[in-house]
Amino acid sequence: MWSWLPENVSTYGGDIDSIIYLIYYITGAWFFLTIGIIVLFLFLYRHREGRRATYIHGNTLAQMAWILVPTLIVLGLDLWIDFQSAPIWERIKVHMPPGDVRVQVTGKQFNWEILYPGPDGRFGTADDLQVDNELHVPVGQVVRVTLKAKDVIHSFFLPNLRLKQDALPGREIEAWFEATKPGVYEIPCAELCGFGHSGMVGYLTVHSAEDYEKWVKRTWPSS
Ligand SMILES: [Cu+2]
Repeated sequence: MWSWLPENVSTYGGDIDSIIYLIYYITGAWFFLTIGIIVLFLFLYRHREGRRATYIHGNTLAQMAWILVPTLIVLGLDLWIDFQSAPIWERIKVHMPPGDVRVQVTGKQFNWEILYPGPDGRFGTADDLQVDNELHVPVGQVVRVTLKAKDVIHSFFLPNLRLKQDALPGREIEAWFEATKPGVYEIPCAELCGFGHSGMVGYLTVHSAEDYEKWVKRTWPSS
């Protein structure tokens, strides 16, 4: 399908896109309807020779209908979006799958600090490794990310994985993704966090299983 969204390489990306499109079509239809009516009225009620404006005294019932009917339609459309998206958010945000790979990501002005637990899979041990802005993961495996922030609010954004989650000082927030295609993808910060915000970007490298093994060997040679 024709799309202006960034390439989707996430197992749940299609579901997120379906919500985006639903909202887009609803708001798009309202936009064209509203603009269409304005243009139509501009034409119908334009100035013409010999036609004078008339004064009306108002009609409470008609005025209420003009407000209430669109309000009810908008409410109905809102509920439609809610019912469509609730099961998707539940699957992604409420029931997170256990991770094959775990990392800790800490936002700070103006970098992403990536902490790997190392081959033992545990944080707080000697083989932990911390780097800035370089997240390496294997393709086809669930990656669990624990998000933290050191100074202000940042937002961990993986456009290609359809994941965007705020990172807050004093809190640990869980997120996850599973990449479907090897490649290098951007990790911008999506929350204005200071003068260096626009330059705050990391890179996610999704490796094939083989390349990931090699990267682990290279990074922890003694393991
Ligand atoms: Cu930031």
